[in-house]
Amino acid sequence: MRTLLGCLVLIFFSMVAPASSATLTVNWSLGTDYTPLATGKTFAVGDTIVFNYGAGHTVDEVSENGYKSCTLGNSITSDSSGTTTIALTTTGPRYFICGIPGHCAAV
Ligand SMILES: [Cu+2]
Repeated sequence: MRTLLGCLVLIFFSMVAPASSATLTVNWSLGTDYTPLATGKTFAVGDTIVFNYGAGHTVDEVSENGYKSCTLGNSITSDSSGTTTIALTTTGPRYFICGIPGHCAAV
């Protein structure tokens, strides 16, 4: 029996500058601790987040409730291309989880 960290992450960002164009690359995989990303990072409108991952994962944007409960199937968007680019066009929290059954819940 192994203990796995699921691949899910909370992205919260607030606009602190009029505009930015930073790109943050995220290694999206089981066993990654996303706490620093979720709690210690400030994003600005205009920034871009790029999720990189291998086969067998997806990046799903979900609601806050979907994130908290790891609910699959109600995703706002879903991508499994291996490179998911998220443009931050508005302020406010964004929630992303992996849509593969068991990955989000594996936390
Ligand atoms: Cu996954």
